[in-house]
Amino acid sequence: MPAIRAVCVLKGDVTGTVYFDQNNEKGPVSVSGSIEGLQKGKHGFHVHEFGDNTNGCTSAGAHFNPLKLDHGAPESEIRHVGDLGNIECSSNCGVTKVCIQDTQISLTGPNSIVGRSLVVHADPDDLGLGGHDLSKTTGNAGARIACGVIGLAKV
Ligand SMILES: [Cu+2]
Ligand SMILES: [Zn+2]
Repeated sequence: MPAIRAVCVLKGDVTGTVYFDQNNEKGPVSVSGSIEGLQKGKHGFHVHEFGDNTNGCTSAGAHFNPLKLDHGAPESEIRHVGDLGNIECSSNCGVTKVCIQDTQISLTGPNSIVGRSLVVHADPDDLGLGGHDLSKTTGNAGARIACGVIGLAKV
């Protein structure tokens, strides 16, 4: 399989562009880009099930979870495929760089994220460990402050 690339333009209270690159169908996906306007701190960052914006970010549905597991950290075996953890603005939040390597999302096959949504949240994702009612489903990451549909891009 040739290298494949997808892209998401995030719109909402923050804006950004995030690329997804995969060199072969079993390989990791590198997630890179930048987001403008985040508040200081950590923000949950997930692929949600649907590429549906008819009711804004709400219609993106739940976290992409084809294996029907609990919510978790990106490095955990027990996680949703869409669980990319947090992005963090530690200082100078004008532009936050995104640089993630992930082994569960894919751009082809059953774990493909193409046609789904990328969502940025207001609050930190507790990675399933917060002990809150929502920890095992959403990481209690709060409101959806931006989202966009992930589509195929020119390599
Ligand atoms: Cu989310
Ligand atoms: Zn999740």
